[in-house]
Amino acid sequence: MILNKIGNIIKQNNDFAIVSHLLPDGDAIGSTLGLYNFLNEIGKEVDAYNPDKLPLKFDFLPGFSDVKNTLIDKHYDCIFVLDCSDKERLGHLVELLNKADVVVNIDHHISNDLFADVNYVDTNAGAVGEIIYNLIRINGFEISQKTAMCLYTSIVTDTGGFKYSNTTSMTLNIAGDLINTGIDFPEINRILFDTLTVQQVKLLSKVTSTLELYKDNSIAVIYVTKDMLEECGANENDASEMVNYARDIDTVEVGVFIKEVEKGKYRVSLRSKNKIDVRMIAEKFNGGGHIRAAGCTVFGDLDEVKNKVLNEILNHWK
Ligand SMILES: [Mn+2]
Repeated sequence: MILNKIGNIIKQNNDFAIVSHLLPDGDAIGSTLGLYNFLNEIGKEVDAYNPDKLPLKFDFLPGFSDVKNTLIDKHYDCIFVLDCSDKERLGHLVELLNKADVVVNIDHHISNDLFADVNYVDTNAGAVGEIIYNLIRINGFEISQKTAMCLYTSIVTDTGGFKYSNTTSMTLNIAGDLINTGIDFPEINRILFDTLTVQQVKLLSKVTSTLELYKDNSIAVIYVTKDMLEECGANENDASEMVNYARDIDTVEVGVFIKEVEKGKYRVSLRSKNKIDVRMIAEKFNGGGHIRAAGCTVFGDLDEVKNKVLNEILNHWK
């Protein structure tokens, strides 16, 4: 099968690079560093890249500070692209794709456009970390504690702490195996889910005060502007999970979080509970994601963006 083919690429080559997407989340970082630590441990040369600065909350992961943001002048035998549905997600690091003999695309997004030489897209995987786990084990290798910390982080974040519907028995079996390496998973969970900075708490109070409700309180919209971030001494990453406060309201089916990127340009995060496929809404604005979690970029002033997104949600209401 294809994971054996990728395993043979690993066994037969020496120089590797790994890259994941812009605005990296726990899966992007955890799967990148999981594969990075593994390849290092079996004696390969490997560079890990990301087109953006990594959120500091992940700095406990082994290899965190090794991740490069700019290309070094090197030709690789093989480049792994992880958790990216298309190559535009690589930002300025898209150049990497021309710097290797083989490009391997490993992902779990249904919208993946199979841009590489070797493509492995498993839409049943809750996180790319699950696929990296399978890649390592199917090819007869062991998983170290360092690698396990990274893969666990990938899986636990992309499944929302094993709470989302993308969690399968396979997810839990893999997580169990990772825990058996002896990693301090309660500490990892605390860092990932139960830790806020002072800036984040200040920002949270501002963001929740923007709450607007529509359609009998079943659609919740909150937003953050660049001015609000500045007033709290916060950065964009500090707002990354705030969409959940919109979704978590008991009467809400769709939670919307609008984040100002620059004047006239907004990043919109969408979350749903049971009925609405928010990926279809995001795709109307050339975005993407999953049924219950998706995102897109929408242009206009704040009110225009809000109205465009609201109208699209109402169009999809069943
Ligand atoms: Mn992912």
